[in-house]
Amino acid sequence: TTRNMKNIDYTLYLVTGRNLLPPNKDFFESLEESIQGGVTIVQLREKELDTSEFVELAVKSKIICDKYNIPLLINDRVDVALAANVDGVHLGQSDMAVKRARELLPHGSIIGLSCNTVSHVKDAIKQKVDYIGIGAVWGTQTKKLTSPIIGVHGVGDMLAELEGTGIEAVAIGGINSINLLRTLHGCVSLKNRALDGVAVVSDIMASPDPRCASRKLKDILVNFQRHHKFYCLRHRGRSDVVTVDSVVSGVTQLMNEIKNARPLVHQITNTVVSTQSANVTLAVGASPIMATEPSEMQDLSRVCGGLLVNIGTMRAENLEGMMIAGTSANVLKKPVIFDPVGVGASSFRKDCVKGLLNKWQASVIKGNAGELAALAGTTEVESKGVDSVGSGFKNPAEFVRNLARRERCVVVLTGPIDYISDGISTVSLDNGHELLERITGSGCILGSIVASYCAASSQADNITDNGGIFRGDMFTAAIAGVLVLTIAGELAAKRHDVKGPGSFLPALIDELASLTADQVRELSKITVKHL
Ligand code: 3NM
Ligand code: MG
Repeated sequence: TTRNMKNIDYTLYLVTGRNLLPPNKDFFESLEESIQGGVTIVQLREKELDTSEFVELAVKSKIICDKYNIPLLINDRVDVALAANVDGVHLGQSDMAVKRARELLPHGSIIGLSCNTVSHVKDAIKQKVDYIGIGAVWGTQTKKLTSPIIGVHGVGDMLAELEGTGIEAVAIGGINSINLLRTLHGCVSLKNRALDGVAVVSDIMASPDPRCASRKLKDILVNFQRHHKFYCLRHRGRSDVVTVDSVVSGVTQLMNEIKNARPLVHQITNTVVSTQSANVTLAVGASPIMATEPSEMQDLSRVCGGLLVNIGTMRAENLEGMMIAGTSANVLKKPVIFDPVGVGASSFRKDCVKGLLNKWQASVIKGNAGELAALAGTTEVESKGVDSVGSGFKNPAEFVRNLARRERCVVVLTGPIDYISDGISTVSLDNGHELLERITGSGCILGSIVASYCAASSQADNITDNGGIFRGDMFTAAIAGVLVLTIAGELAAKRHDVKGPGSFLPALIDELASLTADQVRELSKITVKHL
């Protein structure tokens, strides 16, 4: 029988590894249970077996797969695939050439190819494979890797090559139920081309209950496939049409919600601004927890409404805590606000930022022109220490829109005019006062305030879980943070008792605490851009 290749479902692709079975677990029992749990396609990967045993294993496995109408592929061995009359093969870069395998196998056989570079993908397209396996996306214990880990950003770049080809793609390497949602959200091209599925070995094979392990993965996959077009960039629960009125009404609603929700906001921030960050968090109606110890990160994730990560006085020893905190926040669908302070200043900071953004999904990234330019890898804006040099981007609105698309989150660009985009809508805000530039860490306290509103938004009563990686409306929350700080700054600067930066900071905290929705409505200077 030949299968219609267009109908292959790559959603949950099991690659076997019999050496990983738990003690006393029968291979065929494990295979059948994993299919019952939701595996949609199976590859037998046997590196040690003699040919006759491999053929026997394939024949027996095929009986089980046929029972559930699941395609069966063989890793590397075209002869075994032919002998067992299975549905196709999966080839590595040093296995038989695709063209030769195609000549030997029956018409309509599935041929997949392992790819770990963009040039492998280009080559796979020329060779007209049916699907590619992209790996390793994360670190894995299951296979000795011969090339570096790709990371989710790298997978996205490879998916971009496949646009318009009809070739399907799965990612492989270290994928499990903890990192799966992050993997799916991160592995997306700029044009929203997502994975067709994921290939998993140990998370299923090593489980004593492979049915349950597969079901857990499958639920996440199906939910993502249903929603990703809507929720990768836009985590909105309210009206999708952005106007000045809808922004103001969303912001003022959040200002109320934060006072009901009183979210705890976990902040891993720098030692310069720690106290004032905690104070502004309280002033806007949230509660701060300033903690950096890696072993308490998971516990804090559970009780907190959101996480702020600020690398201002980062040391290598802080990296582990930031990694764990962001990962647990992702798993629990709590917002992660990232402030890459001074990322352009040193290669240490650049490497930290790259590592963190590959590990977890941020919901909001906030920075000045120099920081965001460094993060995006453009030389349009220079930075000096933690400050930008020069006036910024030629077209800032377009820049933040594009960065939001690339990082798949809301991006806030601070400056004389602030720009905020979710990759679809972009607003610019023209509030603020020059005294905000004359105290240290006004950017950092903005991060704390944005994190507070993101936490409030994700805890609001009217939010339902939509299958995305965050709950709540991160775009409105980011705008709320910027508006509240800049308008409070204007009001503080006008006070008679404010004589300069020293008296400005306490006045700012007072204004943040007393700011009303009416003041925001009256004073906000918002422009909505349709790019
Ligand atoms: N191929 P696990 S990684 C078989 O990068 C395989 O091509 C990889 O196992 C590649 O899900 C890998 O247990 C092992 O991490 C994946
Ligand atoms: Mg091989």
